[in-house]
Amino acid sequence: MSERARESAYITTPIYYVNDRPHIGHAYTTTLCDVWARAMRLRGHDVFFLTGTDEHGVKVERSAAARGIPPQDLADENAAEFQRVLSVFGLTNSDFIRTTQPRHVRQVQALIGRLLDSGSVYRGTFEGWYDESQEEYLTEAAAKEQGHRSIISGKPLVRASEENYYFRLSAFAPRLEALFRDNPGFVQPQGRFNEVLGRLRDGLQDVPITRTKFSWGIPFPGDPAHVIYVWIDALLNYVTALGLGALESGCDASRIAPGAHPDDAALARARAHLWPASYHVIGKEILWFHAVVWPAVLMALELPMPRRIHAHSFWIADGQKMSKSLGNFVDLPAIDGFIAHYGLDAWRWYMATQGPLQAADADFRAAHLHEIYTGELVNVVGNCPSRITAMIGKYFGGAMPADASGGGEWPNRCARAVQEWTIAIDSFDLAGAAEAPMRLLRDIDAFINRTEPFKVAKDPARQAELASILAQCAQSVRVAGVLLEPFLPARMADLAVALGGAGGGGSAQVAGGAGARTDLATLTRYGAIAEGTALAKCALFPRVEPAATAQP
Ligand code: ME8
Repeated sequence: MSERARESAYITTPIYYVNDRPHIGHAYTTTLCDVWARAMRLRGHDVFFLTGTDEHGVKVERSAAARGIPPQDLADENAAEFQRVLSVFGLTNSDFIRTTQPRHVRQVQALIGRLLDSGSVYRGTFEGWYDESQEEYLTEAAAKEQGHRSIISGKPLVRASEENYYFRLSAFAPRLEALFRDNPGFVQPQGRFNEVLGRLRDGLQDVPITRTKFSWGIPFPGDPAHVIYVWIDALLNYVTALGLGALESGCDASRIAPGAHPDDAALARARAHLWPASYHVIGKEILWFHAVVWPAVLMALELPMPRRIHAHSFWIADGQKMSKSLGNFVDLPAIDGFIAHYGLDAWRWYMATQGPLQAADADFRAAHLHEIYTGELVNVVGNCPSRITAMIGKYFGGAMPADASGGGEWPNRCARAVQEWTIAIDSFDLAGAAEAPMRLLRDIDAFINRTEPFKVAKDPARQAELASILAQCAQSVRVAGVLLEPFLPARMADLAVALGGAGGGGSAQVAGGAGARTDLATLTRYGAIAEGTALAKCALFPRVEPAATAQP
């Protein structure tokens, strides 16, 4: 593996349907990816973080028709809304792909052409059980198990038949089984991995990848009566954003296909090295497409497999699924209200540490958000540095005191927190990664309570001891602050400034951008605050009343 490839990290969100406005689910997945992207930037990786919108298909066509506007207008309107959210939320995506962009359309047609040439796509007739709301054919067994109703919309499945182009999914069954056998971490969490493996063993049917019942899609190359199925179009975004559709094969950027558009070729030259993705982060409802259909398509295109797929669970409300029909989605105005009240960092913290990251759904409750804000951010992340900087202000005129002891147990404790954080980030355990610096802060608080610097201060003979205690606390708090930065970028930049630093470790740095590459070992080096540095008092998270809200 080249040096360049080793250092890059590529993370993706699903691309979101534009027939819906952004809500907590979209904000959630995108925030998770943002936290991870920031953490990997702190570790010095060249991070590429992709999100975007899924703009074709019958659902978008129908929503636009219901409003009496062309589908492209609806797509433009909602894609702009998704992009506005990214910037308001300070999310650091590297690109935003829209499936109606010419770069994507051209490359999807080229990639489908490659699948036709390789014999992985063929023309045939198919009859089966069709879920209209999901635009998905089900196997006989799955249709029966679901009582011939859609599990998503509850509507009856219909018997449908189509003359179509098919992707030869069945031919990839042995290779898919081998992929799962050889990569037990391919799908996370473990329960989801087992779920896919179980279904895989039930057998695979070929997948129709074109539609003729409507026209809002990418025309099939050479047969424009067919449009490409929205799911195939959408999955390919992960590689068209890197220009891979401009290549003859694989992801070797030196082999630009004759006839490739110059813009796509330029994309490939700049980004082809980023494949394979480090993580595709998705919700559990779209796992089959990502864990089975997508790897098979990649095999057919002779592209390497993504390293991991993380399928999180759902935010629910009052134990019930959030759905458009129930009108109980935490929507953007509600989220804006919480952010106005608690701050953006607090919202990120709640998403990343209390959300449905693993196998269980998570209930969204405003009262719980308030509890977490007060219990973790005010009482721990805010209070610990506030106590320390206030005492250094009071006893040392705000100048970082000297520590003649060499740091005692603290250099080791800090190193352990960094190590735990790193391991957790590698397995996308963001809650675990947040816990490592939180434990450090709680340990510092306990140390203050045990050593009682406010009492030591009263004894002029114990000044050196007082200096050591407070210096150890300040140095350790700084390290915790670095590890918390991907979660709480604005407040941790304030903390870094209060501790005499330049403000923030650079987790927002855009891939390929100018500026020094960060290095976690340097950033988290114990003892980086020099003796005599001017420290300022800091109040990071003010105590607030519970937010007035219509939410429970
Ligand atoms: O499925 N809790 O787009 P989509 C947590 N276009 N996350 C949720 C959620 C909830 N209640 N509801 C939605 C699509 N999400 C396709 C994807 S990818 C090639 C094509 C999040 O707009 C979660 O990430 O319906 C889920 O997978 C995604 O939004 C679905 O977004």
